[in-house]
Amino acid sequence: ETPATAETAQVNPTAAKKPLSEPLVRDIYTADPSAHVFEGKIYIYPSHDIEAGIAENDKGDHFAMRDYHILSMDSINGKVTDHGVGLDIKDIPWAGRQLWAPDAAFKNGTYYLYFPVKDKQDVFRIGVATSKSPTGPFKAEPAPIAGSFSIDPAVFTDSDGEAYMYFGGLWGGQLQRWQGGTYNPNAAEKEPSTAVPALNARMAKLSPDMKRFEGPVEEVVILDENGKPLQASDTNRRFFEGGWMHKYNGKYYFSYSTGDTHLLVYATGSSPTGPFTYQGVIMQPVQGWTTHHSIVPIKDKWYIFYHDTQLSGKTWLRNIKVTELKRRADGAIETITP
Ligand code: FUB
Repeated sequence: ETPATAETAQVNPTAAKKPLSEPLVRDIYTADPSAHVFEGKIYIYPSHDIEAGIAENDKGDHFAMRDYHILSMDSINGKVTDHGVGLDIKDIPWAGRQLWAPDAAFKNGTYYLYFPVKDKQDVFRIGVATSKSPTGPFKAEPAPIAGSFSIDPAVFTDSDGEAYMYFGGLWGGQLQRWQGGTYNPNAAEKEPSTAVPALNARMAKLSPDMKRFEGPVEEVVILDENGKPLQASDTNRRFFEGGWMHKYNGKYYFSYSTGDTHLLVYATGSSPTGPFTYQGVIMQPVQGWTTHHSIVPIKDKWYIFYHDTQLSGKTWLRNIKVTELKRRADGAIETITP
């Protein structure tokens, strides 16, 4: 797919070459990279991991991040520039704790940074902040996006200019507390493990000003090869967190992490709203518990930005990486063994 928006890549191919699959940044810990090409340059919006001294648990309390650093590169294996803090938790009026995986979008001269953070009642919501520069500083709206919940926003702008947010994450991401559409603080900490339909990611169309949901929050339905919804017990294939959408040859590719089975997988459909049919594994497990990615076209190739724990060996102190994403002639994605 040739991207038809400001993400069209005109990236400088002459900058110094650096091997792929090496940590992109070594002086801070980074994770959950959402990469975009804005006006010819690669920008990466990652989480900024820190050592908060909090014990590891299934709710992810040890991921206690407090700001975002925005990174840029002129070419895929060129120098990475750290533009410093683009948004700090202290400047988000409604935030409590844990700034998790962000994403960004560009429309009509404004850059939008979407971020999940727990509010002061310890409920994950998704916020939006704006800037005239892709590197910030970003100014957060005074309240979270109405109707938003859970984590891991990923914003996809279709060729017709309509933008959609995909979001959600199980366990510490609290998606299992939102069944029936309202928050249940007493819900089980994990999703059901029996042969019932899996809990789905969510999506909503964004308003023209990119700051609100326009229309209802819907489920991102993923079907198996027989057209049946994936089961909650199908932990190698069901959605867990870290959704991402891209379009290739007119087809919509929804990719995500399977969480406790540590895979990046994908499903395809003929509409941005789904349903999607499960296709296969994009990336085998990386070092570390979490796996999280973005997929982006740069010049005439596609790349996957991801993370592992090469630098620290600790699951909450991650480092982002990039490698090429290859497809077969029919559009199927080749599995990467990191
Ligand atoms: O970085 C915190 C959380 O870990 C993210 O929101 C998840 O996707 C996982 O990578």
